[in-house]
Amino acid sequence: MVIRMTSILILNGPNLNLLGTRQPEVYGHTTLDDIRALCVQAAEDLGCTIAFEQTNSEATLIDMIHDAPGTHDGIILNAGAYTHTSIALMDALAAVELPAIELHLSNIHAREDFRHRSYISKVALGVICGLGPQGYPLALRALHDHLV
Ligand code: CA2
Repeated sequence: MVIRMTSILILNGPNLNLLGTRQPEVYGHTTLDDIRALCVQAAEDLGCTIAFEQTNSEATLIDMIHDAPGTHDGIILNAGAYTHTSIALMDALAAVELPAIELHLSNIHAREDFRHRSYISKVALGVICGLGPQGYPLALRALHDHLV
């Protein structure tokens, strides 16, 4: 019998590819590649594998969620602005029945009213927001602990 390591899919949505290059007063100077490196290190410390992806497309996010079962054991999702609009993403997460952590760099509850509603929260195991890039390794640890 082949036993594989716990695997966690980390999905980043629209505009997060711009991190560190625009609006540093809101999102800081850390790039998405820096965050990827934080996640790789955290996964190594935990003894799990990760896939780290970014797309600006809602459809691609949904496809990646659909494809996760069988390869990944859980999902960390920073859906960007789709968090506040996408019933389709919420339905995809609910359909695959993998534990998911919703993640945001900023504290969405301290920002504009339209950021206070999250469709993802309704189907998430938990939510981490407002802790900047360090939220990613924290989410990995929390999801890994939930899974093992
Ligand atoms: O705080 C977060 O992580 C967000 O998911 C980021 C989204 C925002 O729409 C959510 O409400 C909260 C926006 C990501 C945009 O990232 C940029 C980075 C640099 C420059 C411009 C946008």
